[in-house]
Amino acid sequence: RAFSSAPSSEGLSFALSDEQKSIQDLARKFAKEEIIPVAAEHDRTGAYPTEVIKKAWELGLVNTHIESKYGGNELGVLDSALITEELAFGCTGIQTAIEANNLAEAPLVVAGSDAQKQKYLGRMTESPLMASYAVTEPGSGSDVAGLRTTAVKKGDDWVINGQKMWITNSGHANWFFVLARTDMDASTGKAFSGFIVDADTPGIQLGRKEINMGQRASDTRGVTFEDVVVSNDNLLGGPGQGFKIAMNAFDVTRPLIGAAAVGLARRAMEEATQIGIESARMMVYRSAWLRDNNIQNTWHASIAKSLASDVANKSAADAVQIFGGNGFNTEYPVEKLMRDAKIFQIYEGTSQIQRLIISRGLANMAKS
Ligand code: CS8
Ligand code: FAD
Repeated sequence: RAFSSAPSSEGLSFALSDEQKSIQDLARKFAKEEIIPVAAEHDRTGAYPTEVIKKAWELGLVNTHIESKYGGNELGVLDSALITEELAFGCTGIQTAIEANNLAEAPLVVAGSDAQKQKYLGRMTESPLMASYAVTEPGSGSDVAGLRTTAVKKGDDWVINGQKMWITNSGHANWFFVLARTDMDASTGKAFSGFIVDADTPGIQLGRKEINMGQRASDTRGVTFEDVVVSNDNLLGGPGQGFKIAMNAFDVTRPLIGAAAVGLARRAMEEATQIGIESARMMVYRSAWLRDNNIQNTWHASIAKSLASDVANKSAADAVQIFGGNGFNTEYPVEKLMRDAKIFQIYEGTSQIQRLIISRGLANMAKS
């Protein structure tokens, strides 16, 4: 597990470094040998892919962003996108379970203190643990600012109450990133705080594993927090910084959702015919490259995510069509691709929300 991030290139270059090629080869081989042979069975049973994740973890394909001083490989977003595309080629259900760790960890990577990173990111590199990003609620998905979970300061602790929904990996999580309202009166950018919450804290209750249309190997549940006491040591950034931390995490992970969608589209293409995958991949790479070079990528991340999600859905639907009646049958791989593809237009911000972000960006450009 001795990767290092590729150096940023001068000017415009689409060439992958030798290191990036070897990361890509490793992930491609892993998908072929370890994911594809078991994907249909996990889809059929919905069994969580613990053994596959362990093997991926041993190869350094999980938790890719963690800094080397906490035992991680400290890969960039573009390096991670290369891995994600290959794992998603194998199965996006298994890939989503792996990817959700990166999402849970992203708030700590962008805003955690040294002690928080040592404690919570360090343990992810010591053993194959899972973590969850808990933001969405039953009454608040697209509108994050509408969430109702609260955290109230009591002495040196915070007490969290509320209900989260659709939380990936929650049935297997060692800890959660939780976004909660901490100020009833402040504006969105200052009203919420982010917490790291150990999964064994009293007062946390897990719902049943949801039976979803696709990506069935992934574990998605509701999670209830009832008088859950969290130390102030587990507050990320300062009070009121949570919304921006939660959004900033998407700048890292939306390019990766795009990469996963490209992986699925490529699989559909390989199963059937060639379609518009290259442009989506270029947008993924560009948005990832911008972030790796500390250039604001919010707008590009939304373009990459929405474009690649649409391409994945079209590719999968076309693949089903080309196979005719067989395409509709579970004996052939393409119906799973079509079921798995739909979620890319929903999670990590629906396609409508991505277009909202893109149009706000265009309006700002027109003003400047
Ligand atoms: O609510 C926002 C949004 O993005 N909604 C979509 C929600 C979403 O994507 N949820 C995904 C949940 S996780 C998931 O699905 C996981 S899938 C399974 C795992 C898969 C494997 C990885 C919104 C609608 C875009 C914006 O909401 P608004 O209420 O309009 O807020 P704004 O006025 O835009 O912003 C408020 C302040 O926050 C600042 N901001 C906004 N975006 C960013 C970014 N970085 C840093 N800061 C940000 N990207 C903004 O500047 C505002 O700051 P002010 O100082 O208040 O002006
Ligand atoms: P709603 O927000 O109610 O949206 C319903 C419809 O209205 C959508 O078509 C939407 O695009 C449209 N809409 C809403 N607002 C607007 C608007 N302003 N303009 C135009 N159209 C709009 N969340 C987490 O926090 N962590 C996770 O790990 C996680 N994993 C998930 C895994 C799965 C399998 C699923 C299904 C969801 C997951 N989510 C997770 C939640 C996911 O991010 C939300 O489902 C998604 O953001 C949409 O929110 P919603 O379901 O409440 O739909």
